[in-house]
Amino acid sequence: MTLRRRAWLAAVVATSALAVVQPAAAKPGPVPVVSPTPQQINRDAADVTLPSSVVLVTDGTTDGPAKELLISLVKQHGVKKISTGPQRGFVIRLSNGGDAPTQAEGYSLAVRRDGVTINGRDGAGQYYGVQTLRQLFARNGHGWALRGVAVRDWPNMALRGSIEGFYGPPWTNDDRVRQIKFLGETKANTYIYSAKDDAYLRAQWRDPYPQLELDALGQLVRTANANHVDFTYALSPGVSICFSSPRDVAAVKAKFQAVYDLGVRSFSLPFDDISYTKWNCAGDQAAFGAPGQAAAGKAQVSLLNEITENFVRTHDGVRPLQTVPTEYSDLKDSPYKTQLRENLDPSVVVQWTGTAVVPPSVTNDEAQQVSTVYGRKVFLWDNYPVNDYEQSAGRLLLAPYAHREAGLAQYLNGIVSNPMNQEAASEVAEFGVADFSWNDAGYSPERSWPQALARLAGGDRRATAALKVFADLEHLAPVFGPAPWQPQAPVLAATVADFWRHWNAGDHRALGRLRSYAEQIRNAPTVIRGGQVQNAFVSEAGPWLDATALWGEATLTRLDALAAAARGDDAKAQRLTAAADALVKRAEAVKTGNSNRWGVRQALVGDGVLDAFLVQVRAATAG
Ligand code: LTM
Repeated sequence: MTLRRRAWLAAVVATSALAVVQPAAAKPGPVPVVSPTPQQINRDAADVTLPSSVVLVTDGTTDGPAKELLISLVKQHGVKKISTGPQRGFVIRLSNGGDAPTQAEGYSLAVRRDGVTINGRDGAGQYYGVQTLRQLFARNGHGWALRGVAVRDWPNMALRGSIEGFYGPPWTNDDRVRQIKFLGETKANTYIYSAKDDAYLRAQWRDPYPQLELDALGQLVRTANANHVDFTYALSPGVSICFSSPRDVAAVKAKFQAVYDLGVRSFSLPFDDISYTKWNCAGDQAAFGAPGQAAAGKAQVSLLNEITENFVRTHDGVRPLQTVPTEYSDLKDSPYKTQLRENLDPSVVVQWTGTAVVPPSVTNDEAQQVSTVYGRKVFLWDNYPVNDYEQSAGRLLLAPYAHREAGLAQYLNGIVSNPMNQEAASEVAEFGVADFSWNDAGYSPERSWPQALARLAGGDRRATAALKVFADLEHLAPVFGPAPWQPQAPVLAATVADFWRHWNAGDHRALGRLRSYAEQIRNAPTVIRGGQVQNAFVSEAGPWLDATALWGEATLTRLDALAAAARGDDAKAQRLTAAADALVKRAEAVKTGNSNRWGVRQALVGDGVLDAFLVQVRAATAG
C-alpha cells in the first residue's frame, strides 16, 4: 500500500468514527421536497448519516435564533454531543458571508459527507438556511441521514406573512404565538396585528394599554423576534381621529411608543373601512378644506408624513411605516390617490387588496396599474382565507392559495394573508402564501397544498390523506358576489360525475368505487382526530368534522339503498332511504360554534355537491 493511500485510509477511518459515510458509489436520490420552493437546489451528493457527535462552528455573525433552532434540530435527530472544536469529523458551520447570495435574507446551504455549511446574507438568511436543513432529515435505519444537497436561496418579496385583519372574535394570544411560530417555520417574516374588533386598536385607539395587556403584547413581540418575524403594530385611528389636533397626533405617538418600548420596530396606520368623506372635528375642515376624497387624502398624508418624520425616523431600528389607504381595492386614479401619489413620503408602504376586496385572481397587469396609481410598489393584503363576510358564513376555507400570477414580485413588495378567525385552519392557505411570496415563479398550488396538509398531519400519510378528503369538502372560496373563485369539492364532484357516467351506462361496479370514496369521507374525521393532526386544527374544525362523519354515513346508506333497489329489493331500499334521510337531517343540523362575525350557522360540508348528489341518488333509488 502506498503512503498516500495509507494516509487516505486513516483519514476515512477517523472520519467514520464520527460520521457513517455512504460508499463513494452511492447515488444521490431525488431532489427532496423543500418549502418554500428554493430558488436553486441541487441534489449533488449522497445522503450522509448524521453521527451522534458533531462540531458546531460559529462566529460573531452567527444568528441567535438560527443557532438555537439548529441545536434543537440536531438533538431531535439523535445528536448527543455538540462540541465547538477541534474542527474534525462532522462539522456544521453557521455564519454570515461566504458564498451567500447577495439578496437580503438569502442563504447558501451545502450538505456534504464531512458536514453542513450554512452561509447567510444576514441573520434571517441563516435562520432560513436552518429551516431548509430541517426539511432534509430522513430516517436511516434507527438513526437519521441528511440529504446531500447544495442550495442557494432568497425571497422574491421582502414582506411575507399574515395580517390579523378580520372582523369578529380576534385570535387568542395562544393562537398568535402558534401563528408567529408557523410564520417563522415557513420563512415568512411579517405578522401584522390589526384585529378589527380589538378595541385598543380601533374603537378606543386613544386608550393606553393596561399593564396586563402590555405584558401579553410583550410576550408576542419576544416570540416574534425569536422567530425572525416582524411584529407589526397597526393602529386604526380613522374611525374618530381629528387629524389637525396635536393631542390626537400625540395620542398616536404615545400608543406607538408604548409598544416600541416592548421591542416593536414595525408600525402601520390603516385607514380601511372608515367614512372618509366626513370629518370627525371642525378643525379638519379649516385645516384640509371641505370634506371629500382629496381632503381625506391630504389629512391622511399629513398624519403619515408626521409619524414618519417624527416617530419612525427618530426611533432606532424602526422600519418604514405602512398604511392601508381608504381606497384599497380598485385600480382607478382618483383625487384621493393623487394626494397619496404626489405627497406621501416615498418610504411609506401602501397596501392594496387586489380588485373587488376578495379578489378571484391577482394579475401582473393589475399590480402594475395600481403601483403606477400609488407611485410605488404596493403590499398585497390578500383577503384569503378570511371568512368574516356573509358569503363565507358556515365555512372553513381550505382550498389552496391559487390564481396569483407568477411575476407579481416585480410590482409587489410583499403579500400578507388575511386569515380566518380559526388560526390553525388558516395555515393551509397561508402556507401557500408564504411559498408564493418567497418564490412566485417556482410556485405550484398542486405541489404546495399537499405539503401544507402533510405539515398539519405531522407528516403522517394516513392523516394527510384524510385531511385531503376533508379539505376537498371545504374547498369553496367565495367572493362578495354569488360565484365562488374556487369551486366546492372538486375531487368529489369529479368522482360523482364519473360514477353517474358508468352507472347510467349500466356499469354497476361503479358503485363499489364510489362507496370506497364515501367510506373515506365517513372515516376522515376519526382519522383526523386520531392524534397525528395538530390539536388546534382538530378543535377548530370540530363542528365540520362532526358534520362530515354524518354526511359520509348518509352517502354510504344512500348508495346501499340504490344497490338494493338495483337488485330489486324494494323493502330494503325503502328502509335504507329512510335511514339516509334521517342522517341527512342530522348532518344539516350540525352548527358552527359562535367563532365568527356571522354567528352560529350550519357547518357547511361539500354543499352544492354532496347534498345535491344525495338528492339525485334518492331519486334514482325511487326509480
Ligand atoms: O380588506 C380590508 C382592507 N379590510 C376589510 C377586512 O378587515 C375584512 O376582513 C375583509 C373581508 O371581509 N374585507 C375588508 O374590507
